Amino acid sequence: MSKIILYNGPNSPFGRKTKITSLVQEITLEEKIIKVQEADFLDKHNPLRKIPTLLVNDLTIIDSDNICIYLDSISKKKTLFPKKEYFKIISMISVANGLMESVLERRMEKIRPNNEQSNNFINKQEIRISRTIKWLENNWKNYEENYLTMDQIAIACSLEYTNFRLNNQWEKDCPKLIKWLNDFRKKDFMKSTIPLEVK
Ligand SMILES: N[C@@H](CCC(=O)N[C@@H](CS)C(=O)NCC(=O)O)C(=O)O
Repeated sequence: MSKIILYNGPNSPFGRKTKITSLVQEITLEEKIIKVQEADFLDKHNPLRKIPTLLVNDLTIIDSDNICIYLDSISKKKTLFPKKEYFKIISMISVANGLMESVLERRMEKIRPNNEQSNNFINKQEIRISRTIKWLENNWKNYEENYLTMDQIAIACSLEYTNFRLNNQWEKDCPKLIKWLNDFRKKDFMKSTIPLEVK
């Protein structure tokens, strides 16, 4: 029996995807919530020192997408990456990841001292964030309720992270996405993984 440890943070959207995958795919693991900036010990496993990072006995799996693929591959449940829609699904996951990255980058810039912040950089991220969400409203159509797929999880995590770190202004211009998200966020795996603010 493998011992699986998930190093995660209290509000990482990338980590949330992996935690949700473990819940949905019923993979037992030990989740350790860490302060990544202080986690020197992580460097020997992951030189990028990022969360999520997964340890499976002696194997380290780096990057949330690889972790989700791994957890899915060892599960007996239906795959979250069905073959028929595979490339559509992984491309939408990449869009969701990019949205998470922009929200995170903007946030990191905003918490720097005022005189070190770049308004240009912040504007660029904000434009990318609204363009991406509007694009999802117009182009993503996988509102399938009867077959859960990884793009749904990733998009839900990215939209909730936008609300957590920026605002929910997008909701008024994206009726289809918000209607879907309002249903999706009622699921237990969404309710049990809401990002937490830490002091
Ligand atoms: N591409 C990576 C991104 C992970 C990532 O950016 N994690 C952030 C937290 S949300 C992190 O660990 N940041 C630590 C740092 O940059 O010092 C993935 O999908 O796992």
